[in-house]
Amino acid sequence: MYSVATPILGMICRVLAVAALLQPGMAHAQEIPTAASTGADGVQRVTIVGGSYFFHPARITARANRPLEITLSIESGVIPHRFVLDGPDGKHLANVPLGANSQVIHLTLKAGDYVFYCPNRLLWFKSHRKRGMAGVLQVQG
Ligand SMILES: [Cu+2]
Repeated sequence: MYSVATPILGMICRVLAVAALLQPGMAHAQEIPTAASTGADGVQRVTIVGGSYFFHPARITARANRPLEITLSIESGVIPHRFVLDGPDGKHLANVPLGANSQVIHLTLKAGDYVFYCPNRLLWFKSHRKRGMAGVLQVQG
């Protein structure tokens, strides 16, 4: 009895674990953060790719009070996406459409957590943000 049930339980656990990983909106909570890389010019740089329905990386760390250059690009597809970055106070610091050409945003940020997301939605469907197209930029002092 025990020898039969254990492998089945193990399999169910693995299936549940995979389902949890695929759960939209939860992915960025578990992702290992990507640190913006600092160039010889002192500018921190990171590239974020958007697609349906994700941003990658979805967790980014950067240093406070130093220039940060975010390059935005998009995976090919017909669904329009945007990149919105909110400050810790909820104000929009960036709000740009993601297009075929990559875009570059320059910011110098104070310490705090900055959320980014795609606010787009189609009719009554859930917003792309709720479908998992969101992430966090953690700026550390
Ligand atoms: Cu979108």
